[in-house]
Amino acid sequence: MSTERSERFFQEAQNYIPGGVNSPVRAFQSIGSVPRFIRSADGARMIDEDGNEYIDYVCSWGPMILGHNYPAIRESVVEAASRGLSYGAATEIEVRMAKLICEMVPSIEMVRMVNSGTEAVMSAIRAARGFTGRDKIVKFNGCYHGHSDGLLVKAGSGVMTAGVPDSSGVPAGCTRDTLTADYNDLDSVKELFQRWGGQIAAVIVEPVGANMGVVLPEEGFLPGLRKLCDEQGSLLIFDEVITGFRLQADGAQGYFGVRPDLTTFGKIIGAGMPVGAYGGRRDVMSVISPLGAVYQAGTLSGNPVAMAAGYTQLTLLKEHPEWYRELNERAGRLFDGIRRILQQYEVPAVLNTVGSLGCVFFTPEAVTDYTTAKKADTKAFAAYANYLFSHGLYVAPSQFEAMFVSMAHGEEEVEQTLAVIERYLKQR
Ligand code: HOZ
Repeated sequence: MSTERSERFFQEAQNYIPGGVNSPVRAFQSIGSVPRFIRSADGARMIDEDGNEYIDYVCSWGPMILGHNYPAIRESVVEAASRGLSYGAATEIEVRMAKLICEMVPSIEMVRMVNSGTEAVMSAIRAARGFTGRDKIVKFNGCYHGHSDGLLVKAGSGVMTAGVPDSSGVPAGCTRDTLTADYNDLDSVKELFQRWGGQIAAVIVEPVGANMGVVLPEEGFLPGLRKLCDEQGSLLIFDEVITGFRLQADGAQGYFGVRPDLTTFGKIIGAGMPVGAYGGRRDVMSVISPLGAVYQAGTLSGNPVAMAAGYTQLTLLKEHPEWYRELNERAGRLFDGIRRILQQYEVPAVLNTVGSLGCVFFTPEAVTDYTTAKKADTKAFAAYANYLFSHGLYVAPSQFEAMFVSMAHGEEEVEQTLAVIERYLKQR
């Protein structure tokens, strides 16, 4: 497989773009190979600039839940674009979109559109602070909530492979009010409440840790957070940038039966267009300007083209609840197959999965939090990922990311994927 054109683009890109990429993980640094420059995508497959075809398990980090280039979504974008790209003014479609989200996710009574998950989280935290009059927040080691200053503390995703635990360029004052606890460890949260009682505005959590690989909440963890927040008068924020509208129509909160006060969404609600949103209890959301005193704004927020794409995808998902069962069954067949192969060839690895999300960790130990995730052998992952890439599978180019399955991944894709993984693990 030639990667000559990707290599050439990457060389050139490094002259003009820091690290040659617009988001660190896609530099392929942590697997030590060349980023594939993608030319097009359709269904479950992507084609790179050298003409290589891949079955895609990144799915734009989640939003392509129906597969790439889904006709109804593409048509809605073309139709919306034919009426202008941006007005910086209110539109009908954003009202329909907000109503749809409120209908699909019962904990959300009001919702505000923004342009990315980072912005959604930053704004939700400001709302929580404005509402409670408290400054401190609790986040979990290994959870990633975007790249705003206050949240780049023991963060997951690219931060986990960047060689530094936190980002440079973030003034100490910006993270002074960020307290960190261990995922799946309620006692570590209780300790923070004991120490900082009455000062914690919110606890923010990825209900499934999906930026340190995939780490599932243990039984009692999410309900325990709910209970602690209620006892302490703090808000519970679910960051559903990855899990929202993916695990099921009402996201991880529906899947695990825990109702947060605020929820943040990202890319999935734009079906591939740049979008984010935060929403939740009416009384909390009422602090947002111009209704309340918490300021948050944006010209491209609720952009009509992005709204059209997102509205079409969410409507389809709402109208076809059976699709989630099909999606999870398909992903289940793939994950069962990988598990079987890992066992058969006695690979010291574990596979964490939930619904259509999964992650192979190259460690024999159960992965339940940041510490156990960090024990994974990243060199073994790099060798595995590079083999997959050179045999037509596009996976996240880092140990600490999720694998995403879409509705477009059929029997053929599952079989082809398992055959490649088996060939690799047999000969490694
Ligand atoms: N932060 C994203 C994964 N958790 C990666 C974004 C990208 O490279 O597009």
